[in-house]
Amino acid sequence: MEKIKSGIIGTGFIGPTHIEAIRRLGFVEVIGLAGHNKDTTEKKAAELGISKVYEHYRDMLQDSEIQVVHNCTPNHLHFEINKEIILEGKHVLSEKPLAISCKESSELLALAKKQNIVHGVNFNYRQFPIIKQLKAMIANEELGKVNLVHGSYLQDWLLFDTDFSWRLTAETGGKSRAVADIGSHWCDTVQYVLGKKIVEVFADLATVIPVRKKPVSNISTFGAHKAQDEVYEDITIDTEDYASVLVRFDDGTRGAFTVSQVSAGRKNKLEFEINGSQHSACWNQEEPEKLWIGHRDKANEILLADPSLFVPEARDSIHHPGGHNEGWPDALKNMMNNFYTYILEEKLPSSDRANFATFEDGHLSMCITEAILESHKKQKWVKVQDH
Ligand code: SOE
Repeated sequence: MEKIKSGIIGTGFIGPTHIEAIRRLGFVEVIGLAGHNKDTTEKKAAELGISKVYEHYRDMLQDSEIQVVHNCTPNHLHFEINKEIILEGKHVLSEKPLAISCKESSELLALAKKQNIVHGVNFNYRQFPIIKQLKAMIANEELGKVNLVHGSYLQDWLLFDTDFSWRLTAETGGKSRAVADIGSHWCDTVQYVLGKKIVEVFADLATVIPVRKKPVSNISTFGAHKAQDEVYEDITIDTEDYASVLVRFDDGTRGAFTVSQVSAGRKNKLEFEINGSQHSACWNQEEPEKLWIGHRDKANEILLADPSLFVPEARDSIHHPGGHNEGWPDALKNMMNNFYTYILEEKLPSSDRANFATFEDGHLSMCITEAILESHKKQKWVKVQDH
């Protein structure tokens, strides 16, 4: 069988993680890499064993061998590049946020549907096996009626004023940072698990570190290592480090979440707890193989991920026996597998039946982010609107 051929745009933290996940599938080949600087892209391509390096991403889009393009660029480039990929008739897997406004993401969604291409957004946390298990448990009403959902997504990689990244300024990262970057994952994962949509929000945002020191040298996401003699320039920060948001779902379920990138000790702690009328459940991404199940009338339980204990809907997402723990890179592999299987089977996704997040989910996420920004500004409840 001829392998599906793909190209990656972006050589930072996330592009190489896509490449590693794709390569584990066996039926897809990464043949090309494009980045903002030819020398660093060539170096990265050599390290990763990728044969073609393009002078410009548009050269990749013109390459008839490339069938699928992954957009792993900084946020401000997502809209333009996604649009060009779609217009070239290639399948697209975009990093989130899909664009930097709901108006733009709506245009991308309409275009992707018109061009009949497979479109995906990398909301990878819904691909953990235990998340699939919990989704099935909730659909089967094993927790009873869902009443409340609450949690957080906390990181510490931007804790110091000397931590810097392109994500920090609105110009390159978009108007929202913590909400768009990690709050979007919390909302996507929780909506997926519950099978409910967030329809209204009330938000409070804060920039804890209003002025940061930008190293004059190059820096990468999660790049904590700093030279002793590093030279800095002061930059005023126009995006949020922190947000707390009250949410209402379409069936009246209530919830709340906090996001922060300045919480010492928290590396990538996406956590949520669901309180049903009979039982509760809680999941923390940093210990992804465990699902806490809470009871009132008997001792609480920890379900350890194990295919032999899972419902059939969750079994496809787990690839090892219990105790052989699977984590972040494995969930990303599940994302790639589901996306590329659609391409292989020549299906077209609509978010009702796709087993991965599509541009529909990416657009909804943009609308939630915009409602959160508006709510913070107006200090009142705001409905999530499809602009
Ligand atoms: C940085 O906050 C980041 O890499 C996000 O951009 C990812 O989407 C998240 O999965 C981990 O943290």
